[in-house]
Amino acid sequence: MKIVDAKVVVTSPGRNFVTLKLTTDEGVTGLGDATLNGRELAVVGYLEEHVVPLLIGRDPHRVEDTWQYLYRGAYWRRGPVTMAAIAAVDTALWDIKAKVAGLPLYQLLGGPSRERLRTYGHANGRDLPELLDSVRARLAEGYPAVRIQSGVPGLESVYGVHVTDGVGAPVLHQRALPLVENWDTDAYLRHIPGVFEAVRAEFGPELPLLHDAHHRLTPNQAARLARDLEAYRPYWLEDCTPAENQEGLRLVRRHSTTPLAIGEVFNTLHDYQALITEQLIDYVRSSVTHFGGVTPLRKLFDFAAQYQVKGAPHGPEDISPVGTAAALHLDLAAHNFGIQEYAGHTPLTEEVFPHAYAFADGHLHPGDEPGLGVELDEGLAAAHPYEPAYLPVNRLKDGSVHDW
Ligand code: EZ4
Ligand code: CO
Repeated sequence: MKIVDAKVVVTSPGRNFVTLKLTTDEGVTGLGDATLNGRELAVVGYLEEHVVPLLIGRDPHRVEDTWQYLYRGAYWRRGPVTMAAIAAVDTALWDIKAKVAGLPLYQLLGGPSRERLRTYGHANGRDLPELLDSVRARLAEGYPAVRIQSGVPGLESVYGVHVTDGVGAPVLHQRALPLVENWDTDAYLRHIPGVFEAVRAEFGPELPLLHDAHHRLTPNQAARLARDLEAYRPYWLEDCTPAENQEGLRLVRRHSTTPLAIGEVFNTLHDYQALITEQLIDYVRSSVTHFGGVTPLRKLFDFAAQYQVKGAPHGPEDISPVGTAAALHLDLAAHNFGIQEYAGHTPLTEEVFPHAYAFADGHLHPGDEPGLGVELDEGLAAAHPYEPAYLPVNRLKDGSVHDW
């Protein structure tokens, strides 16, 4: 079998998605997600100009070899643009292989290790009453675990607290120019423990509560927060320090048993080396889409498993249904799966990408269609073309840029 066509489709059914579609000489197609939020067209260029010409004529069954060819063969390795592009190829090849086998991808990854996948949803509020309402809404939708993000008194906008366009649609990630948020770490550190206390008082001790600090703290500040939250038994504290600083987690770990999750912006296993071998974290957060595909994410899960670290793939709205499905197949097969973030997609996105995976009773299942179980409606995709969009940027009160 040979790859005869490789096409990059960019569509914006509410937000931008980049999809690679491979076609073989036998008419089998495979999809891969290459969406890099806010930098989408860089990956399109990487794929169209430098990768597509290498794929035509290749045997789609050579998944590992193609990965090594694109990763090592380019000489310039790693980085989010490169790894999103390689991820799309790898995912599309797994899709083809599983379709040819007539099996859902999770069967090729070892078969199911569980019946269904536990998820967590997002609760956001500008203030406490709004946050409590948001938690109630997630529980009513069936979510068994909830990530809580709250506004901080004195700050106009905080990560995860969605700004809306007046009709309720989140515009946080869809602007011609980046939205500017403001930030004050001391105000945040004073406020968040009380938020956890109030949510625990309202919903009791059993509900798993997660929180994302979005890289905004120094190691010492993160240690303080992890210690202050300990009494409320968070399920995890995510991205407490900037991702580049692996050593910083040593300090956080030394001061607290609050479970730590990290890695949504990592793109290779090497970014996790010290964190896993020194047992500084509890959950790895990489997605298939930003980590180079199913092939390396499976290796990360296996590496993490040796240290009792669990896999909990990143699952925001900006990972397409194709990237979502790929993660779900791995989650179902891997023994050390922990929990899957699931924010869902707009109804229009679901129409552009019809899929076999399903969310019911707070749990996901990838479905039993051969391959990934996701299709792309190219006509509908073309009707919703690319729209320039950026993630927000963050500034401190003195005007200097801070991590977002
Ligand atoms: O802000 O995916 O855990 N989830 C997250 C996400 C990220 C977005 C950035 O594109 O941190 O919501
Ligand atoms: Co996050």
